[in-house]
Amino acid sequence: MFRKVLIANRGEIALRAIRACRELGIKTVAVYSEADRDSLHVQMADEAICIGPPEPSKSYLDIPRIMSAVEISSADAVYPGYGFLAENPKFAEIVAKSRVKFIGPSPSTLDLIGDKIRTKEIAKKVGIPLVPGSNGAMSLETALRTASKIGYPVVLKASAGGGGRGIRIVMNEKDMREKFPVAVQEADLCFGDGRIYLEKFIINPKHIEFQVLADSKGKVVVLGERECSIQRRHQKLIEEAPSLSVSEKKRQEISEKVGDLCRSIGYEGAGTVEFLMDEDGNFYFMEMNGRIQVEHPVTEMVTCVDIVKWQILIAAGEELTIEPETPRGWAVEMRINAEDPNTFMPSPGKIDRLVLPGGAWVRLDTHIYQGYRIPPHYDSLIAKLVVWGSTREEAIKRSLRALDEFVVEGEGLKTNIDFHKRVLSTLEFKEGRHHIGFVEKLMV
Ligand code: MV4
Repeated sequence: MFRKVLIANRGEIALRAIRACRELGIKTVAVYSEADRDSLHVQMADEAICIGPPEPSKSYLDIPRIMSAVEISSADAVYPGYGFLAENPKFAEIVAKSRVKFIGPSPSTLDLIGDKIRTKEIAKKVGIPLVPGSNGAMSLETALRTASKIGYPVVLKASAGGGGRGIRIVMNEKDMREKFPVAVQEADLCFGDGRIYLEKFIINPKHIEFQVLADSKGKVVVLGERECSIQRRHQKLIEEAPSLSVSEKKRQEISEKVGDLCRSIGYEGAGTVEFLMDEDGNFYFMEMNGRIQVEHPVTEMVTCVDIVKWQILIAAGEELTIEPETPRGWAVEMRINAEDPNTFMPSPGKIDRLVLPGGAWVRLDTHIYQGYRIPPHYDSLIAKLVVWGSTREEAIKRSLRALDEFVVEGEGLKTNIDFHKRVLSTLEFKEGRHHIGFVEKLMV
């Protein structure tokens, strides 16, 4: 087992990883920027090393600075969390070359799943349903031909994009002639890879993703799905597990194929396979993510599996001893952001008054405390409120109760707590009729 893990991240996920290490008897090293001096992860870790100024590019994204901290602390593993360097194949490779274990997929796997075209080809081979479209080196002529065959609207996506970056909707042939060259140029500029692909545009889909754990011996366990349709501009706001739209039969069918995909690429670690589900209940593969995700706790709550602990154990060479199970009850996660509820713009500041929700079946993953000053340099997530209920209805009622208890106040500081109360009170959400356009519709 590892002796000491360096956590190359901040905020709530750094705390999540420190806690998992502590339960496993592993020492922890925090790294922090000058803006995070007073952050909880610095206090909670066994050691802490300042790695630079507030700007992410000079601290949490700076590979040489992180590697110096690894060296100084003589950590034997690195936990990347989400965002920052989590899915950077170069970082994973540099860590490995330093004879330190990167807690995540191999550099070559990260490289592969970063290439959406290649990943879709493999997904197709194992029988995962894809959106009608075209892949590979595509010319304007091919794009026009494919689009007229499958029908507009279509989307153009950058092969090296993902998570909503590098996507364009194309309405007709004229639109295609205009947007195709711009999409190629932008993909080349933004990602250093001008390859793009085309898909039929799915109208009013739900975002449904499957959680996977895979060990180094080839055992793969699919932990069911999460639904993450409540989002705005690709920032998820509410996630739940399981999904109302997924039957046990469908869950088993997709889980099997997701398992096949992971086995066929020799996947190792925690991962997520993302789908869109159309209004007729058809699933379409989108992409695979090779990191722990913000919303992993809802899966933990309905499966009783400690996903972060297993990431560490798998990286240490342990074999999975869990089996897939039908999800038990229902879990909802609300991302509490320090942001203006109307404009969704970040609204950082000092927390003068804080009352945290609690009670049975309420989990709060957060790095904030009374007196904490939320730095303006990072994303605005300040807490994840995760609530379990024996039914979806109970989970929603308990979520509203917990939101009512939650007080975060400070000068100029705003949060989206009331936004969450509003969403959870709508009939559309209660009946599960929402899709990815829900928030935009709610805000007009
Ligand atoms: C789509 C789509 C409609 N049709 N692909 C955006 C994130 C990326 N992972 C996939 N995305 C989309 N791909 C086709 N063929 C609509 C989206 C999309 C979306 C997907 C999931 C959650 C939120 C979204 C918001 C806007 C667009």
